[in-house]
Amino acid sequence: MWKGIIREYPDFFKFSNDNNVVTILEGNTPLIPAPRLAEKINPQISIFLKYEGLNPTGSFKDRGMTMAVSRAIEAGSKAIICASTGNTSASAAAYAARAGIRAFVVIPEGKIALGKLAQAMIHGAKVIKVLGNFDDALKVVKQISEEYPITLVNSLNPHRIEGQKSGAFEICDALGEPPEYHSLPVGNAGNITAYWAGYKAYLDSGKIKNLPKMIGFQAEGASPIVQGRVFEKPETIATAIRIGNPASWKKAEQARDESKGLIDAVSDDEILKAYKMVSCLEGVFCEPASAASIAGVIKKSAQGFFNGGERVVCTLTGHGLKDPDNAIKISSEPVTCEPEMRKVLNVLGF
Ligand code: AN7
Repeated sequence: MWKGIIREYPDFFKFSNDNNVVTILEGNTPLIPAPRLAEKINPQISIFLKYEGLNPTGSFKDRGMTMAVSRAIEAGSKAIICASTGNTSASAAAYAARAGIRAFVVIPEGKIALGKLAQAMIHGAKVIKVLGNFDDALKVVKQISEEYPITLVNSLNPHRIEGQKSGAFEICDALGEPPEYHSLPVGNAGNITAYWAGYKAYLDSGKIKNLPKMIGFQAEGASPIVQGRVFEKPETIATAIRIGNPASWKKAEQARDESKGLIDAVSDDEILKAYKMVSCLEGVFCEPASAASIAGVIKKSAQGFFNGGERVVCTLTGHGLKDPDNAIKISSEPVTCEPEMRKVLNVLGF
């Protein structure tokens, strides 16, 4: 039985007392080959989807949260706090519930997907909506965690990044080596930082012999790293990555430069197109922000970026069910009719 990332990778995640480990058996997510998507985007490359929506709370955040909350418990903490565009708060709420401690989550009012809000609430977190964006919320929770005995579990907490390295380990374990390219959506830039650190840790331990190029994609309306300036008013349909001043900005640039990769922007239209494509062609439902990784591969393919023969892993960071509103908005409305065969067949076009 899978034991969660901490116990599956004990060489990388060390705990002197196993009782402090807080896990909901996160990780072990599938690496799904996406041949129909590749055929459509670029038949010369192979695309794999690291489907992080299948983590316990439906996003990659669980990998970091198991580490951050376990370390908080180890240190005797009784409460955690985070700012969030939604997924971090869902994960923090669940892991705090599991650990029997309190969670306080601060979210931007009106700008978080419905499923994520539901998660934070049902797990019993104290949810505070601020009249500002994610960056404003992060400033407040940082201040609070500095002055009160409440552990910050945003990715400024280094244990979050530690745990998220496990995504890279699993990909190498599945493929037997790293892919040539690894594509990710970039928001606060913790995940691209963590994957790169994970690949490097696997290289240092002799488990792999080379490293992938990291390619990250921000939404155009929230693309501070691409534009080299803070976005005071970030805007994108992909609310998970609606972030104007990423906490791991410099580390993401390092990952980009060391790996000889890139960080580029994709438009909301490109994100939505990729979101629909992966759902319709592969049966894999991710949230809009996750599809930025695929939108980026589409954009780069069209520019002739790939030579052919490369394997490209796209991390699909969160489950599509988190954001039902966007799925419904871009799909065609179901037709209503009487429960009679002829009428139903008529609607079906027979
Ligand atoms: C689905 O939950 O920042 O670049 O507060 O939920 O590591 O920030 C979420 C980010 C990509 C970006 N995809 O990852 C939060 C939060 C999804 C996300 C990102 C997020 P980072």
